[in-house]
Amino acid sequence: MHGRVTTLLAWGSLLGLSQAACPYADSAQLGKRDEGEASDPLAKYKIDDSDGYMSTDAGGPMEDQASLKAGARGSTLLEDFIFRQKIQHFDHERVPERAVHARGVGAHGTFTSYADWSNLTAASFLNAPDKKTPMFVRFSTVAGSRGSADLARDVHGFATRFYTDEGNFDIVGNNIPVFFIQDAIQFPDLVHAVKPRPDNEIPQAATAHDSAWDFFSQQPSTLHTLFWAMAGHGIPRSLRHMDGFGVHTFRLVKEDGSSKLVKWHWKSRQGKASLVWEEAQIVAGKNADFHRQDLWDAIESGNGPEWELGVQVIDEDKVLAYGFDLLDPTKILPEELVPVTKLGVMKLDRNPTNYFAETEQVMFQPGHIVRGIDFTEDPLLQGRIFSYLDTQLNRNGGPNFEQLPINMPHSPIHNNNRDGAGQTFIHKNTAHYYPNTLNKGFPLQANQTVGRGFFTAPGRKVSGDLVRLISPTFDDHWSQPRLFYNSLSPVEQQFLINAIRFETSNVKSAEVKKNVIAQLNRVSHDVAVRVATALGLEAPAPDDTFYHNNVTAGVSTFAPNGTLPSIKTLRVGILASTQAKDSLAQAAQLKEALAADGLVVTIVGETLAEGVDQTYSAADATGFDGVVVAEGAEALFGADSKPSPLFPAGRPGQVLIDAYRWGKPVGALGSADKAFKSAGVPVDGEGVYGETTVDALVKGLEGGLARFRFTDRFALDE
Ligand code: HDE
Repeated sequence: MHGRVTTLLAWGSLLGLSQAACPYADSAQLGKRDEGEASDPLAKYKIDDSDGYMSTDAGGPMEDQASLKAGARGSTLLEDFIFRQKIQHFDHERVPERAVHARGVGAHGTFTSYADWSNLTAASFLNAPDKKTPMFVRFSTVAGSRGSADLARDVHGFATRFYTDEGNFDIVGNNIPVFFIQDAIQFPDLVHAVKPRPDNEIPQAATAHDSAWDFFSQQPSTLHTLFWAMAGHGIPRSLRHMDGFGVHTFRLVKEDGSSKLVKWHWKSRQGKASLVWEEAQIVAGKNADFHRQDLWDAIESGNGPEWELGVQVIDEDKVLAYGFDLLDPTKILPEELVPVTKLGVMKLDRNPTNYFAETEQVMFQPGHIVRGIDFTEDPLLQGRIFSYLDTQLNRNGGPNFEQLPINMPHSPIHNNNRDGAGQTFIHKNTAHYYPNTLNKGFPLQANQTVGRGFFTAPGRKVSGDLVRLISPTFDDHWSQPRLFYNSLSPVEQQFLINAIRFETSNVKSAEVKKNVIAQLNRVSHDVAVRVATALGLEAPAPDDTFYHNNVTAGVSTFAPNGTLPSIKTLRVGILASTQAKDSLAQAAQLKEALAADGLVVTIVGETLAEGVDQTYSAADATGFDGVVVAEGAEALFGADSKPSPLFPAGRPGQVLIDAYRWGKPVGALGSADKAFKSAGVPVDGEGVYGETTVDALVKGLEGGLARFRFTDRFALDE
């Protein structure tokens, strides 16, 4: 090794590099390594190209901007190892995208335990107050491919990894607490039905097509998840404004082996908020990266999001006590029956350095569990334990993906697994089997009593005849979608119905549409009638076996009159004019006042003159949670305002009216309130603030932003 450094140093001096500038001067490593923060366990893997010469993968300095040719005009020579290596590496840059959840975004963070929870679990990351555990999280949509849009209506993945001091623990959850099916063997059917048609690959990232609704209506276990996805949960305002759920029932196991059943919850400290469908559709076209940009920006600006980790704890003998089977992943356990105990908080505070190395290569598995946690017999969970490892072998082409930096546990690894493609460990132990005497029996077996090993809850008992069926205790598919529907506000019910209308109006098959109405009718006659009317169909008579009037709290994303816990990082657009005197000065004043309260403010003008952040040609209401008009800009709104070649006709008024129609707070300062009239915004409406001072406008608008959406602006069915 010493010899290699000397040779490289000699190269450095030949090339005229000073010893300090030579990348190899202080290390025999491949490139200059990033010093990184001491707290960043990935720092030692990071390559910093801020100085040094280009080298081949084999480490020799070289130039790579022209291929080696026989004469200036070609041909290129086979001998050109520099060309071959560069092109070959490029040819192999992609790995298969995830079969589902292909589009995602990741971030690093930390989990802090609130207490010593050894009364519940032997898991070490929960065994002391203030104990900190590094985390990596990946959010995703399910159906779309890696290049699809963030705002497709979909269930969202919420995959979390704890790098605990006793191994990696993953909760690979979703933002919806239930799932479509009850047995993993049906997963390929679900995914085939939901993904684009096999003949023309249409539609991308959407369920608005025949096969999806054919499956939904033939497989009523899907109805509950479908209802959540058709409501606001399918189109969250941001990834920060959604909760996460483990979905299955798991077990927490104490040191003594006693266990309880648990449901995992991640409760957003930002609150829950959703877009409305029309704006989601526009965003999907205009800004495919809406969610990933939002998360990135929030973290970069020091406003990293937080979620509290909670559990509903249930005695083992209560598995069938609540009127359904806790092993059935299509059911929620209402918090009125079992409240959530908050165990700690996760904060995301660091963006990845390299998307591929971290977000694309992170491999979550429900099978990554640690001492103190155990599975249940939920047949969906059982199948997932197999599937993730299997698909990751396919994605990575070999069994050593756990050695990739983002997957490496932060605890020591000792076992007798060896070799395989991409092996990076250099094992010294030549007795790589157990039992052995040649290595004094090491590595030793760890279990419940020695070595703090993982152990299966000793109280678990399973027995039974071999049967290929789904348990009759999983049979009721209609009561809980109804519970969900009953618990929404009237406007949210309307949104859900409108979403089903939109999706099923794209369905061509009359039979599928009829089957959908029949299933909806088992949940609610009201829903069936309202969807059927829009489709020009008749709903059948009420099918009331599962009808009830129960409700549960906490399922809304547009709580009427509810407020968000914080308005920080919400976005405000100030519509100004570069041509009107003082308009930009007033806009700047407003911006300063709003930004001081943590809002992200954009001043919009005709051109990117000084003080303007965005032009009207680029701006639209989907980019803002609230819109304000500064004096002077009203001249751009009126019926007699002149068309401008700088932006599409009518755009300033469109921003204002769209913001209003989508329920957002809107404001105007002084004479700018004329803009309300020109754009057709009712001046006296709730959430409409025409004020004469900056202070009053800021106060009004911020109150409106906390309400988030004024839902009385949306039309309801008669
Ligand atoms: Fe997944 N799922 N899934 N899933 N899932 C995958 O694993 C699978 C299910 C979830 O950000 C795949 O590594 C089966 C429920 C998330 O990397 C694959 C079944 C829940 C992610 C797979 C389910 C999820 C995945 C594709 C039915 C919520 C993205 C790539 C039994 C509790 C993780 C991969 C990330 C990814 C299989 C159902 C969540 C194919 C067979 C229920 C968040 O293995």
